[in-house]
Amino acid sequence: MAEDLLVARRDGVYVLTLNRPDRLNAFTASLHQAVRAALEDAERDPACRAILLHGAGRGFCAGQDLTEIEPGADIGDILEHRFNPLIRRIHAIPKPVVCAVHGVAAGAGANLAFACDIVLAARSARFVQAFIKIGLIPDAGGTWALPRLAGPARARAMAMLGDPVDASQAEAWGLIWRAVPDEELMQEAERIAAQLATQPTHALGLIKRALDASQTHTLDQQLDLERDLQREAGRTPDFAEGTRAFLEKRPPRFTGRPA
Ligand code: T3D
Repeated sequence: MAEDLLVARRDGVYVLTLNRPDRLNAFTASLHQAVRAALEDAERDPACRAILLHGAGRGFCAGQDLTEIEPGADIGDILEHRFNPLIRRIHAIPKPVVCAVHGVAAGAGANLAFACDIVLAARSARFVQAFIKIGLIPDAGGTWALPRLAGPARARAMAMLGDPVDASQAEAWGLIWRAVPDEELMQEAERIAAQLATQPTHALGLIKRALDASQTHTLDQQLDLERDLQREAGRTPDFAEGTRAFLEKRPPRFTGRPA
């Protein structure tokens, strides 16, 4: 049987491919387990300096595999033990996560994409908050991310109508970084992941922390946090190398090491 998740490690990038194409890469318990293990490996492995997430087949991900839900199942439990840890881990992992979306990203599949750091989508891709069609509310961080990324009016309409939003619209609304021609999606996503894998990894992780914290901070709290995190970034060998390289008018050679 094919593995639910393919993991390739190349040039500092862990490429994670959701691999249940017959079910539009919908999440089962076993796919959750595989993604969790891969992200733990990626976090521990100092050679991993960026992660690229995408889907096999004709779409990115259709959210929860609905064939796995028993009648009367406690849906909150599935979130508590599977999707919530996944979304938290993607935010907390101190390495950049790039997501390449093609075809459809529906339900928790769309919100998984929106949790990633840099999201590219093929022009023909579409994002669907499909939950309302089956009597649910957006989860996997959707009610948190949508109003912050797209604004409250668009968040409400996406959540309540469940209509697809195409990639160009998603880009215009700030839901994703860029919509690209279909045939360029993977090449561009790989280029960005490879670029990130040569950058000051520790500082990239600190950027994630600072931007996430800003969601609830006052300006004063954020200025204090920036001071503390910048102090940490300033102690890294990458800061020393970056400064040296600038003064010597040569490209920097970052290692990504914290100290
Ligand atoms: O436990 C909990 O529910 C809590 C967690 C919730 C998180 C969630 O994600 S809830 C939302 C779950 N997702 C959905 O409701 C989306 C369901 N899928 C769709 O609405 C449509 O499939 C799409 C809009 C995503 C794509 O439509 P289309 O026409 O391009 O493809 P299709 O023909 O509907 O799907 C292709 C196959 O994938 C099909 O199987 P078949 O007929 O070829 O054997 C379809 O049944 C299967 N599939 C698609 N989505 C799911 C799925 N199978 C299981 N679970 C799915 N979510």
